[in-house]
Amino acid sequence: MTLKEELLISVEERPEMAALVNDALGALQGCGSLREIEDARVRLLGKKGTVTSVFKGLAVLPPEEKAVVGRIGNLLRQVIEEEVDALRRNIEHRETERRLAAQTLDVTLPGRRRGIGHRHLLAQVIEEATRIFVGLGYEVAEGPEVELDYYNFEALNQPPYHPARSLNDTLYVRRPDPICDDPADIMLRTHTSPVQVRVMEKRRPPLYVISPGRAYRRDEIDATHSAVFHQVEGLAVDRDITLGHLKGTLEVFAHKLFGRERDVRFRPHYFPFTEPSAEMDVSCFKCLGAGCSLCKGAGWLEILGCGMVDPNVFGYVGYDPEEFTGFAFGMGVERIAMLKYGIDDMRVFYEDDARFLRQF
Ligand code: 2U9
Repeated sequence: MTLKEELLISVEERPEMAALVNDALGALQGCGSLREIEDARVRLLGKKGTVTSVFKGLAVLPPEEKAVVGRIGNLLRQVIEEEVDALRRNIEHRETERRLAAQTLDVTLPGRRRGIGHRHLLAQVIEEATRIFVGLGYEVAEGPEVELDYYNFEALNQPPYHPARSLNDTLYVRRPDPICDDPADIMLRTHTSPVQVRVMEKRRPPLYVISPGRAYRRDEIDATHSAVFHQVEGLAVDRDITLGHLKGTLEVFAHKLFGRERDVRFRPHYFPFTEPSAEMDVSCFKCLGAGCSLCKGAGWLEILGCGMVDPNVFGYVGYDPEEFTGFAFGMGVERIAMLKYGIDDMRVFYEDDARFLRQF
C-alpha cells in the first residue's frame, strides 16, 4: 500500500479531516512551476502551515483521538513531502527534455550551401591569357602601380614634352616642385609597361615576360572608359627575334583565346615604344567576318597592339640593340572580356552586382 492509500483509508476514521486532506493534495496538483510547488509546500508544511496546525490542534484532543489525528497528520506530511518531490522531479525532467530538444541536431537535414565566391570575369580573362603565355614559356612579372615618370614614360621612349604623355591622360600623385629642383614625378602607371622596363633593368636577355595588372588614366567614366582598367602586356627579348616571331606568337594566342576558327590580321599602327608597330584584329565573333553591329560592319575586331621594341628603349636599360631585338604587345582586359562575352558597358565590371558577375 502506498502512503497515499494509507492516508485516504485513515481519513475515513476522521471524516471531518477529509476536506483538509483533499485541499492539501489538490493545492499541490495545481502547481506548474518549481516556484508554485515551493509556495504550496510552505503553505502546507511551514510553521503556520496546514499540517502544522493539525499538530497544534492535538493538544486539546482526548488521548484516543490524538493518536488517530496524529497518525493522519504524519501521513499527510509524508504524502505531501512525497508529492512535492515527485512534482519537482517531473518539472525538472520536463525542463531537461525541453533543453535537450532545443539542442537537438537533426542529422537528416540537407546541408546548407555555403556562399562560395565567384571569380570575377576580368580575373578569369587575365588568368586565361596568363595561362596561354605561361604555356609558351613566359614568366609573370609584377611591379608598382604608383610609378615614377621615368619608368612609365621616359624609358619607354616618351621624353618630357612627348605628345603621347599628355597631362590630360595621366593621374599624377606628386608633380615636382621647380624651386626644389626635384626631378621625379610620381604618378599612377598608365600601362603595365614600366614593370617590363624594371625587369629589363635587372636582367639580361633572353627575356620572355608578361605583366598583367591594373593601369590608370584620367578618363571620364562611360561605357567604354574607366579610370582604372586592366592590361596584359608582354615582352620577348632575345637574339634574332623577328616580326615573324611576333606574328606567330600572337596568332597562337588569339587562336587559343578565341578559337581556332578565328582569322587574325595585323594593321600598321604607331606606338612610341615600338617600331614598327601594329594592331592585331580577329575576325568578328558574332558575324564571322560578314559585318555586324559588334564589329561596326568591318568584320574585324581590334584585340591588341604590338610591335618590335624600339632600339631607344633598349638604350635606357643598357641592352645593345645590335645584339638583341624584341617584340612587345599590350591588350586591354576589359575590352577583350566585352568582345568575347558581348558586354556593351564596361561599368558592369566595377559595380559588383553578383547577379551579373555569377553568369560567367
Ligand atoms: C616595353 C616595350 C614595349 C607594350 C605595348 C601596346 C603595344 C598596346 C595598348 C593596348 C590597349 C594599351 O590597354 S591598352 O589601351 N597597348 O597597344 N603595348 S606594344 O610595349 C612595350 C612594353 C614594354 C619595355
